[in-house]
This record gives sequence, structure tokens and C-alpha cells, in this order.
Amino acid sequence: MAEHIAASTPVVADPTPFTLPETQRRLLRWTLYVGYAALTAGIFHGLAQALSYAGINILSFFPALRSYYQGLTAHGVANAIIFTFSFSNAFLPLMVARALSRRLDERLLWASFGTLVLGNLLVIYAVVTNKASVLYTSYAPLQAHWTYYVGLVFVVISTWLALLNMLLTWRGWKRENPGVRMPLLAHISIVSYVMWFLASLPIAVEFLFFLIPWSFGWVERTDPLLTRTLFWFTGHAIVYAWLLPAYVSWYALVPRQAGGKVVSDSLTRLVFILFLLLSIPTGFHHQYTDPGIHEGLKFVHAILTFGVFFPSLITAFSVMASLEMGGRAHGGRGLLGWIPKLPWGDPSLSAQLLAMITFVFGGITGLINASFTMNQVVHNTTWVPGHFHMTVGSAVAMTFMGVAYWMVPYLTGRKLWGRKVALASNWIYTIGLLIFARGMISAGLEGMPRRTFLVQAPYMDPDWLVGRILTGVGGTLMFVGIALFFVVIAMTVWKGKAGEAPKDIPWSETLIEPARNGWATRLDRIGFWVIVAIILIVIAYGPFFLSYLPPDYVSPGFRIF
Ligand code: HAS
Ligand code: CU
Repeated sequence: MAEHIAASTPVVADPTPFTLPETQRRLLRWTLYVGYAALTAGIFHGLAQALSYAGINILSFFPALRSYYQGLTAHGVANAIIFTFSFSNAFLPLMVARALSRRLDERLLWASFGTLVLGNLLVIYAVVTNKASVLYTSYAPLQAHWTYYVGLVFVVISTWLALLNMLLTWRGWKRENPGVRMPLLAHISIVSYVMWFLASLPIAVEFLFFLIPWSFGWVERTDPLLTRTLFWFTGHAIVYAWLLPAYVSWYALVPRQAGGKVVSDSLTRLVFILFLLLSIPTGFHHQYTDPGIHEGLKFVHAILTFGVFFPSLITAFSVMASLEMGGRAHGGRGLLGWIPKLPWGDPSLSAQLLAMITFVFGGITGLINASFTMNQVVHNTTWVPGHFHMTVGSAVAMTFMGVAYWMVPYLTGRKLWGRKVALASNWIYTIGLLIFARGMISAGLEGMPRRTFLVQAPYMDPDWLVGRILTGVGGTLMFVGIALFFVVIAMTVWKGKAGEAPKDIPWSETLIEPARNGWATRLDRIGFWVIVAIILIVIAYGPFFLSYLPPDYVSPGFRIF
């Protein structure tokens, strides 16, 4: 069987590239705009958070804001959940459609968009009316209004519908191309959301069977440890659901933008399959300090966390090689001479290069978090937000911004407005982010607590001072950087020159062709890998549920902010 498989390579220089019908392009761009709307609210709250660490209180200027925790919930939910998934709901289906040169299912596009909007409206209602100040981790026994939980369920359903759309498109393509290997871009885009689908099931159980009935008052009490465990069961993998679409771009699009090629088709597919296998059975690394979970299981999750570090290391070397190829093609010489020769003047590429550079520090801090004993030092301090702003707040957010610099023109048919403004946005945001993270991380090492309104704290350690100032300064620069991004996107949509937009997505050729036989072709059997992933999950989580269940309904709900 394997011997007959034909390779399918992208037609990167297609003179008449496949384009989606305008109705579908419109739906995809409105999906993106939902994310930008959320991000707009999110960045104002982000500014307020950063300044509060520096001792400056601007929260009182926010209309309808009643507490610090209401603002922090808005910030986390808008930026980390709505913005990220809105982007991916548009980006990944577009990648699959283009890779397979096929239309998407329009009813599913509508359904995915509709559930995303509906979910958003419910969440906005709950958060704005201060009925859901439970932070983006939704920890019980903090209790939110049912609209908050139901709203988030709709957002998750919208991601499932986006996945279904990709799977149906793939199925249609397979029927017409029997025996042809699925193109790399389609493979990695689909695997990203298959991983997320699997990862989202525990939080679906948490919300549907525990938090929603409890928020309606159908059951009086809930089980904080069990719901928290279900949360992190999904909650660690969710970070890779944010990251993998960025990796899709780094692997399959960035090489082209840099003038290089994808180093290896098989290695790239392997990386995404490794994420499918290892992203989920690692959630206890968020619960090292939680009672009620056996140390041995925490150890298993720690080892698997070091395992899931590995595909990111492969990515670092592999993407770097693609970039080096590009830099040398532009005349770069010597060990590092290729770096300045990369097309830094392209805002889409420069955003993503800066995203990668900050992710190196995000990765290092992640490894420190994952190490059980070091976690005791940093857990619940500002070190942790320092870490995750260098991952989701930069590697992911900056990549999504970089992609937007070609994707919004591609979807609207309008040329990018203000290339230099976009470049300034990239640099201001990155420099701000590095200052901010340096502040959070150093003060975190001195024990500065996260999720705390320091403006009102009756205690203050002088050792936090420098970190607090850096946090405030960096956060302000980040705000300015993103504000410029919005200016560029808004001006592109309204005033960008019509007809001068890119006609195709910037996708790359591979240096080493897709394999036609051997082990690598088995990487396409996504169903099989899902089963292996489930086995690993059962090993990592099974003992906990076996020893813990049935649920211990001990706590009533609290609304304290
Ligand atoms: Fe994390 C906490 C461990 C990655 C997000 N993480 C968080 C939280 C968030 C988050 C949001 O083990 C806080 C949750 C909360 O509110 O409590 N994290 C890790 C580890 C990794 C990791 C081991 N995290 C991420 C990613 C995130 C994210 C990705 C979002 C997208 N994290 C933890 C742990 C905690 C945690 C514990 C709990 C802490 C606690 O106590 O509460 C790894 O996956 C990281 C792997 C990354 C690398 C870097 C590879 C570098 C690349 C770039 C190459 C550069 C090039 C540049 C090519 C190995 C790929 C070349 C360019 C030129 C111009 C030359
Ligand atoms: Cu994690």
C-alpha cells in the first residue's frame, strides 16, 4: 500500500491560484474581526493591570468596572481565549482550503461564526455586569453567572465546527485524490485542531456537568478539586492550541517569506503528531502545589512535560534552518551574517521573527516552571505571567499579528496600509514585552504575588520596586504597539488600495520532499494517532480519576468581588 502513495507538493508559484468565493472570504475576515474586537477591550485592561503593578491606578477611569478582578477576567478571557480562537477559526480552515484547493462548507462557516458571536455576547454580558469575575481559569468555588459558562461553551463549539469544516473538506479532497498524500499545510492545520478537540473534552465535562448546573442552582454544591483538575486537563493543552497555528505559519509560510524552504516534510508532520500525543497528559504541572493528587502522578506529568518540550526544540532548529537558507539566499555570509540579511523590512516576517526570539525566553521559563522544585519558588508569583506573556502574549500574539499583515489584505483584496507603522508596532510591542516580562520575572523571584491589586496591598517589599516599574513601563509600550497594529489593520480595511493585495497565501516549498513510502507516510493516519494519544491520557489521568471519583460536592458558590 505504502509504495503506491503519491506525494503532493504545494504549487507555490501557481499563476492562477485557487481562491475562495467572496462569501467565504467575508465570513473568514469577520471571524478575525471578532477577535480584534475582543483584543481591543483586552489591551485596555492589560494596560490597567501593568500600571497597577507600578502602583498607578487607572481602573477608576473604566466605565462600569467594579473591581480589579473584573478587569483581570476581561483581560484574560478577551486576549487569551476569544482573540486566539477567533484567529485560528479563520486561519486554519483557510490554510486547509488553500492547501487542498477546495471550497469550505459555507453552512459550517456560518455556524462556526454564529456560535462564536453568540458565545462572545453571553460572555461579554456576564463579565461587563460583574457577574463573572472568576478570572480566565474559572476556578470553583468562585461562581459565575450561567451566561459566562454557556458563552464559553459556544466559543468552544465554534472551534469544533471549524474543525468539522476542515475534516469534511479533507474528506472531499481524499475522494477525488485517492492514494495521494495529503499536503503538508493541510496535515499540520488539521492536526492542530484535532489536538484541541481532544483537549477540549475535559473542560466540556467540567462546564456541562458541574459548573453550569451549579450556576443555575440545580445543584447547590460543587467539587473544587475535581473541577480544577478538569480545567487543567484542558488548560495545559489549550496553550498548544494557541501555539500550533503559530507553528503552522512558522513552518509552512515563514520560510517562503524569508526566501527559504521547509527543511523536511516528514519532520514537520512528526512535530505536530508529537504535540497531538504529548500536549494533553501534562496538566498536573499546574497543580504541583494542589493537595489530593498523588506525588507519583505529578512526577509522570513532569516527565511528559519535558517530553512536550522536545517538539518545540525541533521547531527551533528546523525553523532556524529555513531562515538561514533564506538569509544566505539574500547574500548573508559567515556564521551569523545571514540574520541581518533576512527581509526585516517585511512587517509580516519581522513580527514573526521577533515572536520567535521572545519565545526562546518563554521556553526557558516554561522549563523552569515544569521542574517540580523550582516551581515551588515561582508558583503564584508574577514570574508566571512573565512566562506566559513571552509565550501566548508574544510568540502567539505577534505571530497572529504578523500573519494578519498578509491575511487581511489577502481576504479583503486591499493592500496593507502603513508598512512602516506596522514595523514600528512590531518593535515597540516586542521591546515593551521584554521589559514587562523582565519586570514580572525578577519581582516574581522576589515573591511578588500574581493576581493581586498591589495598589491596595497593605504590604510591599522594597525588592519588588524595580520589577514593578519595569512592568508598568513595558506594559505601556505593549499597549502602544498593539494600538498601532489596530491603526494599520483598520486603515487597511478602510483605505487600503483596492486590487493590490497578494493573490495567494505565502506558502513554502519543502527542501526534502514528502516521503512516498516508509514510516513517514503513517504520520497521516490521524485517527490512529488519536488512539495513541487517548492511551497516554488514560495512563496519565486514569489513576487519579479511579482513586478520586465519585465527586465530593463540598462547596457552595462564592461571589466575592
Ligand atoms: Fe507555559 C504556566 C510549562 C509553553 C502558556 N503557561 C503557563 C500559563 C500560561 C502558559 C498561560 O510546567 C499560566 C496559567 C495560569 O494562569 O496559571 N509552558 C511550560 C513548558 C512549555 C510552556 C514546559 N506556556 C507555553 C506556551 C504557552 C504557555 C507555548 C502559550 C502559548 N507553563 C508551564 C508550567 C506552568 C505554565 C509548568 C505552571 C506554572 C505555575 O506554577 O503556575 C514548553 O512547551 C515551552 C517550549 C518552548 C521552547 C522554545 C522553542 C523556541 C522556538 C523559537 C526558535 C527561535 C528562532 C529564532 C527560530 C522549547 C521554537 C530565530 C530568529 C532569528 C532572527 C535568528
Ligand atoms: Cu502548562
